Amino acid sequence: MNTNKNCRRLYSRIEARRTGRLRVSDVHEIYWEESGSPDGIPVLALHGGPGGGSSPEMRRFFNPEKYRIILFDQRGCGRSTPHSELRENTTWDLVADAEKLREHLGVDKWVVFGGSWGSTLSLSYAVAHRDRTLGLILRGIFLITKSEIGWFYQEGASRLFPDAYDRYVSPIPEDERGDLLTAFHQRLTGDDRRARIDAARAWARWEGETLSLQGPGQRPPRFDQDAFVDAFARIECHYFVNGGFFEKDGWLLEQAREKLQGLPGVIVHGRYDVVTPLSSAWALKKAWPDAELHIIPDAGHSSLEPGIVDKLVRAADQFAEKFS
Ligand code: STX
Repeated sequence: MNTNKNCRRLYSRIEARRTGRLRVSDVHEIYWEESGSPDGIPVLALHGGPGGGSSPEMRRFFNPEKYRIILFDQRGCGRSTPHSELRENTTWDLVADAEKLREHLGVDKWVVFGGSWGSTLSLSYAVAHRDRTLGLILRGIFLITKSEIGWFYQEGASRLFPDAYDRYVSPIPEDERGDLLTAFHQRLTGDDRRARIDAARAWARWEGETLSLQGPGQRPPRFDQDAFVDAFARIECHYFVNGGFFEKDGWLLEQAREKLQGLPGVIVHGRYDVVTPLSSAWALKKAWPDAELHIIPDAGHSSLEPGIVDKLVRAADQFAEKFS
């Protein structure tokens, strides 16, 4: 835990060694980058949101002498273009992009790592391409069920963060607050630019303020940048009104139960995660007993909570031994 001297820290700052762009459809081009050791164990690190974009900290869970670290910005966000684009932007487009990138980089199999929406996408990738997946390291499990969406965007988290919740709902008139997802979706995809940016700021700020046990004062700086919040809010809301583009509610858990038996995995989840409650990690562990579940007693959702960093770095080190 964070007071313990044996607590693992992030590896020191790692620079991207090689970057590039890949055209993945008539509409989209994605930014990708590679760091660490060219001969290392390949790891694909998938960012959250959807729509959050990659950040340099995501490289730092991995020993750069042992890993070939690969990141990309998912469709419509980060340095991928066009920015904030929702056309041809689904879970299965992103899974296909990961495959295109794997082939482009000449990778045979890789470890897949992701937190929050990154865990959803990692699981979606693994059930579709199990033969390309060495193992999964997941944090803040999110299965995009109606119940998880309802908890965070309608009622549940509202009980723990009533102060931040008031700011979240503020752009929506009272008579539309019975279905916040629909109310936000209309504004985020409508023609009124003012309404769109007001909705995007409020939507993103809600998530920024509830991420960490440190509380509402601690939201990361990019949650105050308009380009970031526009893509983040629009892409998240688009994926959530579409149920993650899964066949039915609960589909991903069912697939994990069917397809992931025998696959090595580590799940790290904060006990006081308010964005994606622990119950999904618990259900996943039951469906996929090969995965180790680590519940961090003093952590919220953020990947940078000290107890979460410690367990993720240990998991990455453990996988480096296992797969070298
Ligand atoms: N969205 C959860 C998620 O994946 C419901 C997420 N939340 N914040 C982030 O991702 C970033 C900090 C990566 C932007």
